[in-house]
Amino acid sequence: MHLVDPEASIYVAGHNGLLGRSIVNKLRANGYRNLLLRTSSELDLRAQRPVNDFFAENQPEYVILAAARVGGILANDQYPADFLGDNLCIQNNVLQAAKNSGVKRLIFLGSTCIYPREAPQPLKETALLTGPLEITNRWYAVAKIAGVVQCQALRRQHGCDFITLMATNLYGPGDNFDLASSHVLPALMRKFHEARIRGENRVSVWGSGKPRREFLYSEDMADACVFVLETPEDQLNRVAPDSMLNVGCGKDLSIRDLCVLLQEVIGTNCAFDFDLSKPDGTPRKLVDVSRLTQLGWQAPTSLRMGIQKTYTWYQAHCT
Ligand code: GFB
Repeated sequence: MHLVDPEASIYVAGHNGLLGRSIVNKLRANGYRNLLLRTSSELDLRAQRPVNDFFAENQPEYVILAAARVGGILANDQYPADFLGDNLCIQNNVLQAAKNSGVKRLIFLGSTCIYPREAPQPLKETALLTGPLEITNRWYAVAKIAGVVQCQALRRQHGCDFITLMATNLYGPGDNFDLASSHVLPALMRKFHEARIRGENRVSVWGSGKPRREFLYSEDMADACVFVLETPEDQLNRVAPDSMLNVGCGKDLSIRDLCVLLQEVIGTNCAFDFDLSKPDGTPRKLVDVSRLTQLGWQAPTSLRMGIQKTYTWYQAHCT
């Protein structure tokens, strides 16, 4: 059995990110009082020595590793070395330090882009390393695959209770709305909002609009992280012998349909057209969520509701 004491020290790496913030809120709501939090200027996770010192001094009992360099399709293309190198360093440093200091359980945040581009949909965890990756995010994907496999190796060789969650495309309050580096949902939310405010009659949508994406509200993802943190080890081992769990809402839609939904929530009928000079990326990446469903977790927030909440936040904070 695996029960988490409310007094246990829990280190949330990346607590200022989209997901990290929601994880902290969820942990606090569940009564955890002893959270360890460090900003990136207080602790640079890319450097091994300070990470080792931090673990030696603070001895966290649990770790949620949500720190990563992330970004949308163009940012991945422009900064491949950072997406590969920073993520490899962050993961390796934290995973080694967690193993050395005897962390009881660690949750590593993977991504659904680790799966091969042409893998059968919905994507099962067992599709890992069965084929070539999508080119636009191979750098990030290779780093995340290394993290997943490192968790498996540490479990196998040292008995570490390290679990990896493969998150589908996340969005939510506090997202990155910068048009050059963001993911599609916040980017298009901003574009449609600004078109409405400025009275413009056209929004430019990258690619063909045909790729399909699955979106998960960041607070739901945080809920899944804490759910897994609290799930007994024998139950996890039964459904996830490779200690991998996909997290998604189980439904996807095309980028074109996402535009229509955003128009409805934002309250604009501004037209949109497709910029075919921009990449489409992977055609589809719907995940099979049956492992988490078996354990008793499902995403509670509909896409429309999540977009409404995010738009409310965006209007209050970014306009
Ligand atoms: O969210 P996104 O940037 O990344 O793009 P991925 C998803 C789809 O939306 C692509 C299209 O087909 C984009 O061309 N799109 C349309 C736009 N308009 C826009 C726009 O204004 N901005 C953006 N950003 N996209 C990412 C990976 O892939 O998914 C990451 O690059 C990570 O590494 C993340 O895995 C979850 O879904 O294609």
